[in-house]
Parts: sequence; C-alpha cells; structure tokens
Amino acid sequence: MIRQFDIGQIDGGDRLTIEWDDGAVLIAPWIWVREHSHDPDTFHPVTQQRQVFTGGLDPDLRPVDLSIDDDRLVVTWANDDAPSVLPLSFVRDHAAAVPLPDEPVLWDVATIAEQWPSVPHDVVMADDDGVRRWLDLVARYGFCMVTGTPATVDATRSLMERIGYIRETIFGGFWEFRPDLSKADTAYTNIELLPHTDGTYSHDAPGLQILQCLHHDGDGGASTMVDGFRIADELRRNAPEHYETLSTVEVPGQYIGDGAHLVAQRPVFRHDRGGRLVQVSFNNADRAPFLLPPDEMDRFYAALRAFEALANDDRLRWERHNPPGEAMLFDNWRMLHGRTAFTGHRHLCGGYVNREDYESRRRVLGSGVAG
Ligand code: AKG
Repeated sequence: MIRQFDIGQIDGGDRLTIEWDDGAVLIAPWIWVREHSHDPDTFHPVTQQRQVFTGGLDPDLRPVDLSIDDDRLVVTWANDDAPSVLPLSFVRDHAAAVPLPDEPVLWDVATIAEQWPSVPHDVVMADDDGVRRWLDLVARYGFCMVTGTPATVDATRSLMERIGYIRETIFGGFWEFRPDLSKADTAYTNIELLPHTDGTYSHDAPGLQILQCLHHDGDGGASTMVDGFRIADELRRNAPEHYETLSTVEVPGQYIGDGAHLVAQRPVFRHDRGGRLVQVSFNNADRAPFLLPPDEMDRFYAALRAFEALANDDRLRWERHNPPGEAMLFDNWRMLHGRTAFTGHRHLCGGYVNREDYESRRRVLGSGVAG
C-alpha cells in the first residue's frame, strides 16, 4: 500500500534532507542514498537483496542533481556512478517522526470492562481482511478474543496458523495442558499463576501466544490479563526512578527441568535505540537468583515491588472465565497473563508464534508495523 504524502522541502547539502508537510523528516548520508538505489546492479529486483559492494563505494560521493520523477527520487552523482533511483515510498518509510502506526490503547479494566476486543472465528478464517482486523486489534489492545472457535486443539492450532507457523519450544509445538506434576512448570499445576510473560528464559521470547480453555468442570481457573505497557506508562509518570531501574537492570530468567536448563536476561522494560518501549518481560516465578551490589539490589526490589503492585491491582488486572469457544490471542511482548487457582479437571491448549513472523504477517497484510 503506497501512502499519500507531500514533500515540502528537499535539500541536497552535506546529506540528503527531506521534510514532508506532515513533519516527517529524513536525513541520510549520500552513501546511504547511493547504496539504496533500486537499480538492478544495486538491488536485486526479485529477491530484494542488496547487490552493491558497499565497501567499494566512494565515501565522499556527492550529487550534482536531485529531482522527483513519477514518485521516485532521482540522484545524479558527481562521479561516474549511474544515477540512483529510489521510490519515494521507500524513502518515506525511513523518515523519522512519522506518527507510529497502531498507537496502542493503554488500557485499564474500566476501558475494556463493557467491551473487549473480539472478532468472530468465521471472519478470521474467511480471508486476509479478517486476519488483518484480528491482528490490528492485537496491535492496539495487546490481545483479542476469537469468539465461536470450535473448542478443539486442531481448530485452535489452525486459527493460530492463520498468522504463521507454530513455534517449537521445550513444551513442543502446539501444546495441551492439564494438571500434571511430572512437568517442571507451574502452568501444569492447579495453583494460581500471577501475571507474567512467557519465555523470560529465552533470548527471543515468543511474540504471540494463544490459549483456549477446552473444558473445565470445577471452580476458579479464570484467566487474567494486564497491559504491561500501561504499567510502564504509570511507572514512568509516577515513579521514574523505578522505571529507570526496570529499564536498566538485566533480570535473568531460567527454566530448569525436562532435560533443559535455559537462561536469558534482559530488563523488564526493553527499549529500541530510539527510546521506544518495545518489550515487557516479567515472570517472578522464573526469575533466576541474582545479586547486585547492595544499593542496586535495594533499588531493584523497590522497583519490583512497585511493578508487582500495579500488575496485581484490580484496577489494571482484567479477570475473566474464558469459556470454551473463545480463544485468546495476546502479545507476549506487552501483555502479562495468568490465572486464578482452580479445582476440577481443566484442559487448555495453546501455542506461540514468533515475533518476526507476526510482524511479517502484518506487513504483508498492509498494516503499518513500526521498526
Ligand atoms: C501459561 O501457560 O503461561 C499460563 O499462564 C497458563 C494460563 C492458564 O492456565 O490459564
């Protein structure tokens, strides 16, 4: 999908500078412009891979002419290199300060109490528009229920496969769980699971998770969901010192059992180079023992306490008995999920899709994806 935009200013000084009328700006060195030309000697038109030997380009390359021709930027160089041609849509995609697509709704329970994001199963299974609608809701709210999903493992797996292939982990591919103490994870017990994200022991935590309750004949067992970006926002505004601590201390997560010993670490709030929050990681049960110098350790525990207070605050923690037939898809880099303790026989199924496959699906569907 080509976005509409108007160029206000284009300047060919030391670097290429383009300012659009809506405030977006691109500032790029000339060598960047040269190596991103879309001519076939520079950029393979089918594989979309770079063909040019960047190390062989003239580092002092300068243009003698710049023009806009048919939605393309054409740059004529002072040396013998052929003119470079870059689609304006490509240039625009790399401009800074473009309003982010899918500005997340940082919700609390009051926001979604009456109406939470949901989409019918038939809509998702029908065509790509349905998948786009589903994933756009996940991008905004961090989760979305799929109503009318047949309460079977196969139907839940097929639903998830509308996004991408199922990720293999130590739990297998698409999994089912019932209370089973032979497993090394409390998910397989009937005790309460406080809000957490999955895979804090993985360098690349699962991007999306789906869960469906297929059967439950006892009490309790409600699902819980908290918007981790909302927690971050409240901490950033009300307790910046805790926000800073949780953004800098690398917290190790671990999984020990089933023949594995997995360890990874990252801050609870992980940001991209532009300072944008991209991932919340928190699982107190899976936090590996670690010690910092005394003052830092005190600061960490104070910040952890503030985080846990918000994660378990009834104002932010949504609790619902998701009935069989309602599959819950959520962003595991944003939402914390959990469940209340339960009795009786409870049978769930679920699985993961990798982050990059989720983002890829959205790009291919034409939804804006930052980064
Ligand atoms: C998990 O598998 O990480 C869970 O939190 C299980 C949730 C549930 O049992 O509802």
